[in-house]
Amino acid sequence: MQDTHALRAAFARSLSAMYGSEVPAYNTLVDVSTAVNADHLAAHPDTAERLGRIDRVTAERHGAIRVGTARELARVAQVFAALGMEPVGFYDLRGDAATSLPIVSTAFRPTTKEALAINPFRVFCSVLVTDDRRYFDEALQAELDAFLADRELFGDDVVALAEKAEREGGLEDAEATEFLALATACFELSDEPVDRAWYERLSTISGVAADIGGVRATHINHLTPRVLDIDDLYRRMTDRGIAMIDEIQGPPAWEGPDVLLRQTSFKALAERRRFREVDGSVVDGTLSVRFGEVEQRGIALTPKGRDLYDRLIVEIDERSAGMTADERNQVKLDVWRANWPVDEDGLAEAGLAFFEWVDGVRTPIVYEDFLPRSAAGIFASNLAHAGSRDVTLEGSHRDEAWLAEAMGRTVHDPMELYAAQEKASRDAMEETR
Ligand code: OOG
Ligand code: NI
Repeated sequence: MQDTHALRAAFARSLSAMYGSEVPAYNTLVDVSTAVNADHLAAHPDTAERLGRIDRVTAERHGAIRVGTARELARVAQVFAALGMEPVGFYDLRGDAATSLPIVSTAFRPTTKEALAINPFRVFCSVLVTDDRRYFDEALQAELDAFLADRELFGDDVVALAEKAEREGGLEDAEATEFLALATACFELSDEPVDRAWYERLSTISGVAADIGGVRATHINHLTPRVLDIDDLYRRMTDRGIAMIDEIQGPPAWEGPDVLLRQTSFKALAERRRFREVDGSVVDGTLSVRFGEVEQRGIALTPKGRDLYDRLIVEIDERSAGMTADERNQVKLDVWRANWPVDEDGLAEAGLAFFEWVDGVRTPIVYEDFLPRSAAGIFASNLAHAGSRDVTLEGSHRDEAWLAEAMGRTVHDPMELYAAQEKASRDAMEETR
């Protein structure tokens, strides 16, 4: 028998092996990340594991996938439920004017401290909003919906095994092997020819719309290792001649505690794909949609801390408009030094971050989620052009309740999960007094 947690760990390994065979640059990123972590641990033996044991951090990955419909979302949610990964959070990526994308997202991940410790694999999952008139007019929506309704991303066989695994808390070995193979195959890059005219029509609206609705299959978009020093990783990748995006998203590197999440990526690579032309002929070509990303995780912020973070991001944007990446980083640093406590005591006293108590010692709770702004930045820096939309029209309604209804599952509020973990730890400590 393989229980839920064993299945999740095995799936993360299986997806990683598959993706590494499709995108060899991912293996390079993993090798460099592993070296960065080992060197960081050797250089800072006392503090390196403050935000996670080295074995967990080195094995840790998140993936990103994109689906087209509520039905596809419900089916992928079933597959992840078999792996103990539940939807957490609602991200609306249509919001930001500069990086507006026709999608909303959630993250599937383990929700308990124990499950995260066994294997923290998480997947950022976006769903296309085909009825948003700012992007798709009525006629195009009808065509798009018909195209999406005609494909099956997650077959009945994989969904049935996932239901059984969720019901029984795992699968017998033979079925586990079958389920993992089927689930991994759902995210392989398909070699079915892409209808060029259709793909390009969607591309003029959004590269992400074309990647989701322009093809008859889905694929893993990226798989992201976690590092203990993202600045070191960025330098080492650049030294190897790999073109990184020009900024690390999220908080700056500074002398105080790391909060939330810092991420960066290398540019999407040209991958061989086949195209069907209008005359029916099939030709070779390339598409650049899959990229490599890496992240460094920090302390989870309370609602008060998150408000501060969000306000500072606005201030940084205002003060750094029109600046180069280096100048912008200096602004970030100035703003950080002026506003954040320089140590964990300061964060705790000001009620800005979540902590728990292990053997009577206060330790930070790690941020396990994503940042919509950073996600939009990662998406945008990997798209050939900004796309087009009509901002004079009304967007369609999407929220956490829409997601929950589409999946028939509860969407957890990340803040509630962190607050519950902090409270449970505080209560346990008080009981032993
Ligand atoms: C997801 C982009 C967002 C992250 O780590 O914030 C993301 C995508 O490209 O589908 O992966
Ligand atoms: Ni990502």
